[in-house]
Amino acid sequence: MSTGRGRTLRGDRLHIGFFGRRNAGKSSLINAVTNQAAAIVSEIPGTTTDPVFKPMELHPLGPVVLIDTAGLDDGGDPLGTLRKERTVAVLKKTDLALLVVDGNSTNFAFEDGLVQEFENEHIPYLIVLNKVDLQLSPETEKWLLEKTHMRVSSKNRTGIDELKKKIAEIAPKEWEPPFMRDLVHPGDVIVLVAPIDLGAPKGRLIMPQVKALRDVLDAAGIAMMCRESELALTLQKLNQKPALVVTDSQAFTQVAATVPPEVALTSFSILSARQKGDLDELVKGVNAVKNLKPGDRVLVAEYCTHHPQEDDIGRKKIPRWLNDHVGGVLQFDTVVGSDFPADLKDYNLVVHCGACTANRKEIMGRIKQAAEQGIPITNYGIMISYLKGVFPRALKPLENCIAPTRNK
Ligand SMILES: Nc1nc2c(ncn2[C@@H]2O[C@H](COP(=O)(O)OP(=O)(O)O)[C@@H](O)[C@H]2O)c(=O)[nH]1
Ligand code: SF4
Ligand SMILES: [Mg+2]
Repeated sequence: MSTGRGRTLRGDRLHIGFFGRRNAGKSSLINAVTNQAAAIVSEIPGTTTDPVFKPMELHPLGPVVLIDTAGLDDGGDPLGTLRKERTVAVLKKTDLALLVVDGNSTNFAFEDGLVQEFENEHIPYLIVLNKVDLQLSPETEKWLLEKTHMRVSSKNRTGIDELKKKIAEIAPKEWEPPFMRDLVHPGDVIVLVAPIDLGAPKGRLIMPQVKALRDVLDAAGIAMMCRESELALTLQKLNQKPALVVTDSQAFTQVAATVPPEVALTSFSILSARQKGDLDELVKGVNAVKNLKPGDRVLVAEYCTHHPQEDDIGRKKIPRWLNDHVGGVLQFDTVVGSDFPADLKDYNLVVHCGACTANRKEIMGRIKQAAEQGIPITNYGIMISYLKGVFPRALKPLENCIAPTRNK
């Protein structure tokens, strides 16, 4: 997925979902909020029923994505309606929900249903009464009584700045763990090993490498970057041992042989897995590979539609490696995007992609779902690390780090 120059990946942004009945003014409110923004990064149009994602910088919060749930309407049973596929899919990734209320409404069963759903999902939410330039119905006044809410007019742009301040106030402050900032002390020398092979994109670095560089700088560390072929030379030229070496998992065996055993070593995949998911569960999940036998069912879950490559990791490599590992043929199913099945019980193992375009909230939800159903779940990076014999050395540097519990 192209992210454009200097742009924060959508998956790394705080996801703010705008919910409410049709015509409450969700789209108008999003426009009012984004128009006053310092930087509107882009607008990704969807169809009339698909949610629309609008990335923006929301001062002082930072990079967020506003999600317009265009498909939701207020017909029929509120919860039945709410369970509509697309809205549920948005709820799964929502870090903060805004419930947009139209002051003309006379019945709030629908809104009550949404509030219930936010509470069930432990999503912090804010009620926003829109259209305050119009006469409010007595029922609206009554419903809002004793409810914390903000009053805005998207049309006249009143109350919008106050709303933005409130959003910043109640938004979760740490919705994902750092990539590696917490592993670096000021002045630490960190060596990053990046193989430049045929799989490396032309003229640039891949996102985990960029994230690592940025985190080392944020933590006032010193980053050295080299290919695995120059690693020995790099270590030789340093007048002290590095505090940490991070390598691509594909080169792990070679790198582990070069880096002295007392030097901490981990892989980009492990750092990514920690940021986007529950590292403990994913490692626990990969251990289930030991129990796999020919004929067992494995679900491969890809988070986005990407053009499968010739020797695609999820479609080709992982099935091949796993079949080799069990010495027979396993049954593989592949799902893409939000088609992650509610019932995983027919599977012996779920292998998720690296989820580079997903946000942590949604991946944590999938990991939790698998854990509740007793189905082991792991991801590509952890699977490769396991098959490459990376554990336990590569997990050691993460042992004592403070793992944020939010979204767990
Ligand atoms: N008077 C008034 N009309 C509004 C306001 N916000 C939205 N509207 C109107 O309400 C209608 C529905 O708005 P829209 O943003 O499309 O609602 P959505 O379906 O929730 O996305 C449109 O005709 C808007 O012009 C407001 O603050 N005041
Ligand atoms: S790792 Fe997952 S989210 Fe990232 S490009 Fe591949 S399929 Fe898409
Ligand atoms: Mg709309």
